[in-house]
Amino acid sequence: MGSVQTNDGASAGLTADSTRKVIVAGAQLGAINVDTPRSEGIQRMLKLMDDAHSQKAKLIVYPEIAPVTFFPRHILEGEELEQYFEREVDGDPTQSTNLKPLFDKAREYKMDMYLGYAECTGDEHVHYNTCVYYSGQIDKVVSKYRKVHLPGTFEPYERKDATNQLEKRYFKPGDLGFEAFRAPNLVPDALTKKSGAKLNEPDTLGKGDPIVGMIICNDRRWPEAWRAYGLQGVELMLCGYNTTAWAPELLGVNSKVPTKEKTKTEALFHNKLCVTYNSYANSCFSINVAKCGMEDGKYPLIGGSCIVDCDGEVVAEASTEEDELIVAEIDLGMCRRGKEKVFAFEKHRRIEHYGRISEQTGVREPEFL
Ligand code: CDV
Repeated sequence: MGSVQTNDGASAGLTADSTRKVIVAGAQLGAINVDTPRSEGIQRMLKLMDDAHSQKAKLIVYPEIAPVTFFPRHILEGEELEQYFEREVDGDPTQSTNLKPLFDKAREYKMDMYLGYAECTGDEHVHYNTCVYYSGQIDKVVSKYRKVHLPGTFEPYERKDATNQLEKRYFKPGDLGFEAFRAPNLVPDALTKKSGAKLNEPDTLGKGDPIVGMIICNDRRWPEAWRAYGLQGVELMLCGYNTTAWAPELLGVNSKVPTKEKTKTEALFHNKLCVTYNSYANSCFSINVAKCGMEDGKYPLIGGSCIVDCDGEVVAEASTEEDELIVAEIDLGMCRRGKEKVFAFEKHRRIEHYGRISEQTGVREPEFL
């Protein structure tokens, strides 16, 4: 399997598997306005995919609801709203009219792809904030995820100039849970069923095809989501986002950073805090990708797209608020250290004390003295 032990690592009982290296890319998108044609957004995404291909990336990650403006800030109904949703053909997003060129090119390049879009189901016409993982090598949508943590409000704010976040109005909460999956052939020589190897044995852990998890934007702020994947051995988390840099009604105002400019710095800080800590605490890499810049001249979205390693360190980071590709070669074999030592869940977790986390939603303070 090409597993190597360094002298120091060997004495500490650590293994690193050099065959689990893969080049990955995050395709940050700059602003997409209300009047930007869908085809223009798709063309920009294809250009970033060309760039990723020329840099030998085997996986590309796009933002949340990638090809269109972040429409949940607007009050919309009827066709004005429906135009933003993608319709799958018999449940197959690869055939959806708008998205098809992306799947076609990923297939041509044999590149895997995380693609975020607003989904309208065919049968019951239900709306979700969705992403899929498409394997360009085997031409298959391997997994779909629907955003669980929908931020914002159902009703618009009363103040006319407030920035709305009407995700609770336009989407149903995701119904697919946090199901990890394996990305076929993303690394060479992975153990498969055919080998007869047993799952979850000390010598087969971390040796199959890479274990991937998907979340969308606000989900990244919830450690519960990461841990649900962590408990399935996730090695690579993928997250697209549209994060407003200034929305006082929605986010409140921090008295330490009351100006619009400084609020953006705070939003960037919180983004990085979430993805670095949770990558560390679940010993996984993460690829976190923004749609950013000033949409329609007045709605600022943060950039800060980054690839984070399993120690919580940023290994690639966007420097603009425009279309920009970030690329890194990551070694998923590095995940073993955290999973076998500090975050060896099977040795250290104390589930008898975690009941509240799944039984209770809101806060219940202790009795008054
Ligand atoms: N699209 C999002 O989910 N945005 C939220 C904002 C509203 C806080 C986020 O968590 O980035």
